[in-house]
Amino acid sequence: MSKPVPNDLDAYWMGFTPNRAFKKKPRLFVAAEGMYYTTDDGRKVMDGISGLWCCNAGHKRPRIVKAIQQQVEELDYSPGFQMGHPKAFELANRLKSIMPGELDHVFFTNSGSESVETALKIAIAYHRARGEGQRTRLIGREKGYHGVNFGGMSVGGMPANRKMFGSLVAGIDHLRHTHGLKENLFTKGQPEYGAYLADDLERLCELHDPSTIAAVIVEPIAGSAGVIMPPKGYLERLREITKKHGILLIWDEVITGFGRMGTPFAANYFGIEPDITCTAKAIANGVIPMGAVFASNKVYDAFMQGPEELIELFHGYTYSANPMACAAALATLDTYEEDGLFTRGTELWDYWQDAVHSLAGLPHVIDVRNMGFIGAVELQSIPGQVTKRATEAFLKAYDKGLLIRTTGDIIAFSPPLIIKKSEIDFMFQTMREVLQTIE
Ligand code: PXG
Repeated sequence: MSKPVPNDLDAYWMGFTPNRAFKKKPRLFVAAEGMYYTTDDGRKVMDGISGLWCCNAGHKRPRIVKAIQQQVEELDYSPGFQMGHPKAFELANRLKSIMPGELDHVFFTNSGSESVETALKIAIAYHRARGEGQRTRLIGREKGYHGVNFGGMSVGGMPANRKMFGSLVAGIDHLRHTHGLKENLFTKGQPEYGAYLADDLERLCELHDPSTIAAVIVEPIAGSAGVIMPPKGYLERLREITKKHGILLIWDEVITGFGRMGTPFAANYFGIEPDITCTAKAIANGVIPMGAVFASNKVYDAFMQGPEELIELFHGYTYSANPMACAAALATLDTYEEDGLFTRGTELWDYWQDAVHSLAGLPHVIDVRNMGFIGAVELQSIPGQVTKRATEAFLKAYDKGLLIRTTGDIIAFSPPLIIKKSEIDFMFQTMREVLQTIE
């Protein structure tokens, strides 16, 4: 493959990237297949994070490539309002069949951020539709990440993502986070300690009165904030309290959905049923933007009460259920099924867990944690220079042929679910070498 030489890197304003540093020393991918990217200078780089937690089946999967090629020849676009196309309904049914419980209705979006906005709007409108229009307050959680649009940013709890953007959306409060409890350090799987933090919701109910609260949104496992696992009993307690007070529970499964937990969704893994679930990313293997919000029958039915000829929900996107995205998602689900990727993780879990925890004891490592096909290592930050150590690790790993992801001084691993033992060995041998040389 010839090396593309962009004549000027300046025009593209990159997201979540230090633009000037990047453009002085750019890192460009020009191809990808299976577990590997190819760089513009012909090097192979192992994908240790499934793109950005989205390419769960690995790259350039033949079924998905073919499905998109065929779809673009057949029906390139179809309006999503007042019109439909067969694959949109087929996909909604396929998704419904793998989502546990009664989340039987699917609203299509184009990203995780849009899924979150959609879920929050549905939650508020749901209460209004059933005559409880005073329930408008939304509750998120400190260190939560729910995308970058106004609603998601406001229920989210990552200070750097919020502080530049004014007063955000009004009427939102936050539960305390569950990160860094010293009782839980170096935990394998779900930590023992911290279920009591869910009682924070009772505190907020006392403060605001439950009759004003529409919904609580949490990630079952927080990804972007640095991989924070829910303490045992925590999610169960949140479900209990939300039920007791008539508050909707929204789960943001944008990274935990589609096999990351060795189950189709985290809802299967934890055996808990939220009222609304947000998904995106791996729904179409990251190949084409797509997201889906699942609503329970109770939520959907509340909207289906008025005159049949009137629009029930004034919400939707030009590209909701875009034919290419639907074709990609259907082929992605086929690929997951054919390769057994929703359960394959569990075969390798012990191996994966041991590999992640082999990083304990290396310089600056203050915590190591894992669940499902997710791992994280947390480094002691240099005072006043948070992110420096993890960024150094990221750059050194990249030079050694491994793509990882960092947030603050936490390094996350979330490889494609097709990873082999030998590739796990490479990932963590590389990380051991890298962490031994971090200043
Ligand atoms: N919710 C959750 C839980 C997410 O993790 C979003 C919403 C937003 O999705 P979109 O598709 O709008 O980006 C996300 C996105 C990382 C990382 O490395 C995580 C995300 C995005 C980019 C990087 O942790 N999550």
